[in-house]
Amino acid sequence: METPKRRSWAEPYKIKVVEPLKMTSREDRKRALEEAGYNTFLLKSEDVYIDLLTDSGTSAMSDYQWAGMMLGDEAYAGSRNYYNLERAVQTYYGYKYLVPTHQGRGAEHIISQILIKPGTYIPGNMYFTTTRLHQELAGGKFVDVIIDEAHDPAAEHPFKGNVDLNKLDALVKKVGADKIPYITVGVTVNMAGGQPVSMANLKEVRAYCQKHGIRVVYDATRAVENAYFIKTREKGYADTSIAAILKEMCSYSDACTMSGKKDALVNIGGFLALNEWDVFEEARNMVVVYEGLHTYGGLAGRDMEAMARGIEESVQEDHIRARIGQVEYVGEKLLALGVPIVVPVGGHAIFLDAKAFLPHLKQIEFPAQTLAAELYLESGIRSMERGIVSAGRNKETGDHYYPKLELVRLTFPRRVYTQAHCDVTVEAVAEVFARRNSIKGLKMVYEPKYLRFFQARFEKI
Ligand code: P61
Repeated sequence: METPKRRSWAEPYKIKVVEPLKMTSREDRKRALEEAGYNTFLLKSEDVYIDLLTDSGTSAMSDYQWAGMMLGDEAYAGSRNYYNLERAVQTYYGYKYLVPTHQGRGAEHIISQILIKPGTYIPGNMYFTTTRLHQELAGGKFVDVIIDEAHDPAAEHPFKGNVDLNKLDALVKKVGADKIPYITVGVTVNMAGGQPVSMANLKEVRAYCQKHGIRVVYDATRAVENAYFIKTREKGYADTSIAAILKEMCSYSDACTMSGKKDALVNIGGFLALNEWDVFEEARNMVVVYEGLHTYGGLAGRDMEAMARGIEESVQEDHIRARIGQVEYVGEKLLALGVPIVVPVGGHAIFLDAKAFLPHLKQIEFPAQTLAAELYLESGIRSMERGIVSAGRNKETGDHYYPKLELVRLTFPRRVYTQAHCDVTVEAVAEVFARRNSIKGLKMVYEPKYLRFFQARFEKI
């Protein structure tokens, strides 16, 4: 029987195992927040009611995946599960060669070290924290070539993740194509608000790069979500399957890095996938040094099996429709209340526009960090700062980067929370919104050297 066509995104699964949540009082949360230095990364998970910190490694696995865990072949070399994963990556992403890694940044490390030489430039459609850091550690310089609309929370563009070919061309003219080992294309773009890239843009980027001998490397972490937006927003794809769209997208690239902790529905895992034999050979050699043997890359056999099965589930139409439908549901409710959020609503999260939410705070008073702390205090909901703290400092000048986007991310794990949790989230944001004028900012009192947002500490001004 065919699935009935409904407007509702209702969950295409039912709940078999539950994990109790702890309810906390405002007093408890005030204490926890102070102990955590107003940094939601430093909260204990047991003090959190609804955890919207991240969708990374926090999704619920299916019974099919858990059953696969029992079939883990924990041989040191040549595990059966490695071959299952290889087959899944070849089938759904279409790349020839697979190097498993413990998570996404393991793959970023390897590809950066292989392809980037000191003094080279790596264009990308907006930075991602770990990706840019690995590029810099390898001696490269990241250059943002995303379209301008991506930096404007209110700009309505169906594919705000698109690469601006003029910006890319300007870089090529300035430094020369031989100084650009590859372009990173994030599908979707996390820091822009989970915004997708159109198929037309991916094709253009491919054609341009082919002409100039520049490799195209995707950050495929949420490529399935990107495929959903192509299906629903781009002309000509409404009747194409998510699986076919994903494969077509990947056909316009040479390689991808992947954090399996997102689209692929696992708690841990990632990979590098490539088409070039020489680069693969080197990657397979490097993975042995940093991650583990090339047939496990830091993962247990059972982890690889769960990821292989997760990939298979990730492209199912009902799954991806409900996944993004849930995020859209929250977005529509917040928009109806007049809460400033990044539009259009992206794939994995709602991003509150903290500059518009708390216009009386200067960016150096950390509006997004402040708002994330207030939301936790109000409701026990944990979110993530994506603004000046995340952006870090310019390596050369030592100054803060002042990103245009100063956002708080409410990130939805896949298959975890119910519609009632979504409603509570909307109510909590509305309550903070109602008292926004009385909210004071923060000052940073401890700043780590790398990826400071994870461990920085703050105090109330
Ligand atoms: C996240 F605060 N994302 O969104 P790994 N590429 C992309 C990602 O979204 C990503 C990675 C590569 C996380 C976890 C996280 O600044 C942060 O498997 C588009 O986490 O190594 C991860 O994949 C890296 C949170 C990462 C952060 C870095 O929540």
